[in-house]
Amino acid sequence: MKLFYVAGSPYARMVRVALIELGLDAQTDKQEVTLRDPESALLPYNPVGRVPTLQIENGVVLTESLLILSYLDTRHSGQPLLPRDGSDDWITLSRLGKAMGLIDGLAVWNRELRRPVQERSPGMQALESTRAARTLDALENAVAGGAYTGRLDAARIALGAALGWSERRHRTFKWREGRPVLGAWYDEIETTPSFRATLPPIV
Ligand SMILES: N[C@@H](CCC(=O)N[C@@H](CS)C(=O)NCC(=O)O)C(=O)O
Repeated sequence: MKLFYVAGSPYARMVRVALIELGLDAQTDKQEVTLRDPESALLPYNPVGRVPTLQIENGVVLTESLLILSYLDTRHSGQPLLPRDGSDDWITLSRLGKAMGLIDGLAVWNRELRRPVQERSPGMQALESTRAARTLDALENAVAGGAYTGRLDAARIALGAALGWSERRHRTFKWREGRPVLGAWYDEIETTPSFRATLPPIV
């Protein structure tokens, strides 16, 4: 397998953490690529030009973080990251959805902030900051109630990636303020070796 990634991507971090957790990291080549670059080494593999992108043995190229996690679950015999048989674990999917929604919203907000000042939309920033705060408040309550604990499944990985990205790459947003439980949850997950090994660079 070969993973194309960038070090700052929360989506790619989910896959990088999963590879380590599932014992698949050593057998996976990795290439850091450029984004939004017509010369990017990624484009011959993925015309969409986004990471994570995973080329698997038979030359097939997988994109989209959750589809890649689903594939990785077929490559190990331990407990799955995602519920597989549909019998019980809708709670994991529900939690995963919220964490992915948080990442998506933060990514839109952050992209807005990277535009030249005169091109930024105040309305879009207000919408996304409100969405992020509302979602984080719900997550604060959920974690206080015992959610997102236990083994490192896809929901926990996604929430850790979301908070880590906010902490290190979207620093205008003081997400910890008023959310002590979530802050403590994040501090703990960042001590996990797979999270430590994939810390996004601070900007
Ligand atoms: N839904 C995708 C989102 C992936 C994504 O947006 N990745 C960003 C990096 S954080 C990217 O590659 N952006 C490049 C671009 O938008 O051109 C997933 O879950 O993998």
